[in-house]
Amino acid sequence: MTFTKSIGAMTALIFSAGAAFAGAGHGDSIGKAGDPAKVDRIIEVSMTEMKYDPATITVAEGETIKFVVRNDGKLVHEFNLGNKASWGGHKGEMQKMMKSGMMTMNKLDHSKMMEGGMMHDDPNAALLEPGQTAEIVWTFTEATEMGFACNVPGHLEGGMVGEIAFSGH
Ligand SMILES: [Cu+2]
Repeated sequence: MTFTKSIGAMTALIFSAGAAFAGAGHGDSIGKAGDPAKVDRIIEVSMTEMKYDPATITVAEGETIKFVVRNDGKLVHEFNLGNKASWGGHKGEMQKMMKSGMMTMNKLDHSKMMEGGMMHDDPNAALLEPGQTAEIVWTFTEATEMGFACNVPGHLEGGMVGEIAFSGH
């Protein structure tokens, strides 16, 4: 959008300025679980030690993506849509899981995870053993600073983080 055009849009939308500015800026919502019946695009993501392919995924505001995530590596990996704040909170949980034997470097113990209340069935994430595949359907409601990361201890720090880029922002 050119500068003159955006001035025009602002004038036209003067009475709904709040909504117009929210759309033009960056919000803080990472979005919500999407409707599997209304998927706009399917994107395959491969996880290996310590990276994602692709490492950057461009989406549009309002788009619903089905991510087909495959662990092609030799260790347990996670695809977790979020931001630095959400990953920070998740990290402690993962460390607990390692300590208590719910998870080793290359295996998940689902019965221990269930007993410990750490099922990891959040709609924004998939925690996978080598060779496993999962699908995540996600709606990106607004442009925000976010990405996807692996919260297995040491992996994010080792570079296992990717970026969600919003087209037009
Ligand atoms: Cu990982």
